[in-house]
Amino acid sequence: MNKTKQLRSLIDSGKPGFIMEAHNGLSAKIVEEAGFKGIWASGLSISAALGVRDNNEASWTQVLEVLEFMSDATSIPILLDGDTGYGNFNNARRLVKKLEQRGIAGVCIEDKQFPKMNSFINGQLQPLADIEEFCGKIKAMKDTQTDDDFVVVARVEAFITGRGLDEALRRAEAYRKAGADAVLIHSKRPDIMEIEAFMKEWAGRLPVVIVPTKYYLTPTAKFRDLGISLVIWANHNLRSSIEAMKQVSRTIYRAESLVQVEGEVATLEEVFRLQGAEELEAAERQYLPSS
Ligand code: SPV
Ligand code: MG
Repeated sequence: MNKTKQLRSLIDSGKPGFIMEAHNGLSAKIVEEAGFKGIWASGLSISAALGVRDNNEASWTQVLEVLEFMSDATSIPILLDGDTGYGNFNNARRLVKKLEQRGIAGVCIEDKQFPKMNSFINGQLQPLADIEEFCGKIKAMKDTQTDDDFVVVARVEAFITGRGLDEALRRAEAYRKAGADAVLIHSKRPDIMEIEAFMKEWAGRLPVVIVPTKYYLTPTAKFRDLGISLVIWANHNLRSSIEAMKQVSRTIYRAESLVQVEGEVATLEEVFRLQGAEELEAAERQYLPSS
């Protein structure tokens, strides 16, 4: 099955699918090896890994470069966190064209304004996109895709910006009518209350995607009961690598020696395996002249 069909079937399976954040080729490969059926190309994680803020400081073509490595390293679908689409409808539809060319299975765009800001930083103060303008963007993206299975997810930031259920529903319904394949309802509450209220009123009109970063204590069974289609574990490879890198750097700096860390880090053999060194050795035997 190609990657777009894989992502579609993950979303349409009737039970929650789970995708995991990655931010480069290596982390994407690790996500696939863990057993996940899809990858979240997180804007927060990609920007942080590049050493910049989640405010569109990395250009969209720089993100595309990262995605290309992620896609080449894996055989499971990637859903890109496409922020606000990097501009207006025209930028967003060009993004879709380029994503399809690189084998990316889908993109999520959020109803805020360019340059965006991470939802967990002063969410209350962030201006939302005009509904009509955002619907035009969704339409332009859907009209541009050449593969019917390419997925466009419309992300509703109404709760993040302190608006209520009515605004979230109004926006989600408008995005559904504009042609979105799924809606992502984001919440920064430490509980599932906003999501639960939304799910009851929404009543399955389109698949719903969630990002339980802040309500991580909610049992996963609850997502099932509410009829959630896709759950995104959004930033945990980035955050775990930050902790691991801090610890190892500090230890080596203090000790001026590698003795304490050698047993704690991946072996070089594991690095070579993840890079696919064996395949190159086999190819060399096949293609290089034997001396
Ligand atoms: C991301 O992973 O970049 C997301 C999810 O957009 S969040 O950080 O929760 O906004
Ligand atoms: Mg993001």
